[in-house]
Amino acid sequence: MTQTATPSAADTARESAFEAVIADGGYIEPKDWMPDRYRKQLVRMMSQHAHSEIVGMLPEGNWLTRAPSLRRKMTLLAKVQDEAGHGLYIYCGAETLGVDRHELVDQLHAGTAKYSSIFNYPTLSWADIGMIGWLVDGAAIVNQTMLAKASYGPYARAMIRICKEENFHKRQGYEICATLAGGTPAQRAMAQESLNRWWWPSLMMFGPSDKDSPNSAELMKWGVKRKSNDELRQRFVNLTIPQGQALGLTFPDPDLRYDEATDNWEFGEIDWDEFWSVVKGHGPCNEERLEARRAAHDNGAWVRAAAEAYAAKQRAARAAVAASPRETRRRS
Ligand code: BYC
Repeated sequence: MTQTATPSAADTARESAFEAVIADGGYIEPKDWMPDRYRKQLVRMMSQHAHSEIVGMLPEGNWLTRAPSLRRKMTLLAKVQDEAGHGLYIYCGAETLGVDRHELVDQLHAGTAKYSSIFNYPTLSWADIGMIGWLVDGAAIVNQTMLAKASYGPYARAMIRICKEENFHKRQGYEICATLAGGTPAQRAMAQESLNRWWWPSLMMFGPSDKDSPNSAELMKWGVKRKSNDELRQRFVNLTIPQGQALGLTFPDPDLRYDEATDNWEFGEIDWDEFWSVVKGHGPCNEERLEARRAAHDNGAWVRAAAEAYAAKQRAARAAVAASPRETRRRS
């Protein structure tokens, strides 16, 4: 005979306390009780997000040695370093949920973890660096401004800091695009060609449409996501079209039109077959990106070994001081 466990009064009380915090728009903190499914959803989303920041360094890193001036090189270097920092904050945030970041990184290297589809496209021209800043960081800001109000405290706080840096990233990207769009005919053509390639993948960053998004309902119920994938995508389109028009560039979408009734820019159908193909590992650069991450990890083994040896030496020195008689400690 099977028995169904009846929740105890204590279980019910802590679940009610959790629900009350969510209903109140408050924050769940690492030591608070949370449903197992809430924890799992956050680990899934935060690990995907952290990996995106780390893999996201690769397409731009590709242009560090070819930036057209010292100023551009310094700015790009700072941006790529910022992305590494974002990845580290979010891995730290995920660790507050009881996972080990090494486990998450192993999943990335094994190809079983997800990261944003956008980083599986190649950076073929300098204009692509401008487009990444303007469109990719621009899309990330729209998404992350919402996540800065997520119900899990460590994730929300990481987003506040990250968004400040992303704003700078977007401006540097837009400035590159403005320079090229206002430059020679060849520079202008380079910017247009780049926009043609990056526009649709940028819209895909927001994930599948709401009807095909299996995680949204649960994430929204728990206040992790405060807006749906389609709502955010629309917001991004509405913000971005006037910015592109100010540059005199054309969006590669014949169905784009402003609807006065809704105050929205309506856009054409996204190629969802392309999206799922990239998500499943068959995009133009998926293999190359994972290979680069695995190589970086292997090549960094000596750094991890050195850091571990240094930490062990420090621990031994501290233990020796703690074990020594008081008198010796005072004199040393
Ligand atoms: N790419 O139920 P859904 C940056 C997956 S980096 C790949 O809607 P959810 C930057 C999704 O994971 C910051 N996979 O999921 C860095 C799920 O699969 P699993 C990038 C995607 O979680 C360097 C399945 O599809 N931002 O800014 O409710 C240089 C069903 O989707 C994608 C983030 O990472 C995708 N685009 O919503 C420059 C944002 N979309 O996990 C810039 C953090 C969906 O069930 N993440 N999938 O196997 C999120 O906000 C949400 O997870 C998403 C998806 C909106 C992406």
